[in-house]
Amino acid sequence: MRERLKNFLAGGIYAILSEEHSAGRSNIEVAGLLLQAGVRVIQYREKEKKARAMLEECRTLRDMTGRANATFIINDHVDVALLCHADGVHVGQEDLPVANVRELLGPDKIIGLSTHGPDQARAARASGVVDYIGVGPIFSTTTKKDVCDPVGFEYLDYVVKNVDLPFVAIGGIKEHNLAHVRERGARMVCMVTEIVGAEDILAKTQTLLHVMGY
Ligand code: TZP
Ligand code: MG
Repeated sequence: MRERLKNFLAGGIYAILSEEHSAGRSNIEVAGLLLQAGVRVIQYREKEKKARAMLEECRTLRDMTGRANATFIINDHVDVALLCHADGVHVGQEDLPVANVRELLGPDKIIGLSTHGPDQARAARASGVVDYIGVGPIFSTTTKKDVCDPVGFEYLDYVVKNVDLPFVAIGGIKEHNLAHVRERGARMVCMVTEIVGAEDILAKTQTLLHVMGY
């Protein structure tokens, strides 16, 4: 059993670290505040950093998340994930195929896959190797550079009704629209800028968890 998948099933906030959006604060500082607020799933997503710097940072983040029994996922970098003993890897449709990611990671790590429509969700389920899917972008966002058009609630509704996999809603989710996303059936919601860009990260995260009913 991929033990830390339990944190997905429990619901809550899936926070993504991104230093360029963190208003001068380090990923380590941000992660400390997130864990203090009660976040139990954290993804490391850095697009420009060198591998060596990523590994060093991820080793610290792994220690911190491990002590909090929080799930630690690395975006894209299977090698870094293995070396820092992360709980899993998140990939997109144009990254390494999930079957190959599973080959590299072995049976005990979590694999997440971004999906943008019903066909991709069905393929993720049929692959037999994906543990959860990302569903989005629900709303428009500029945080991700090569992002596709928003999928809106239509695709979220499809997943809620038809897809037998844990999922996280993502893309442009903020305090003001979070309750709608939650009411539509998303138990796990992923946010970047609303959290890491907040002036008071601890207070903002606590508010967001409260809005979600956690
Ligand atoms: N994948 C789909 S949208 C997105 C990613 C990584 C970025 C979401 O960022 P934000 O700031 O929560 O809109
Ligand atoms: Mg990717």
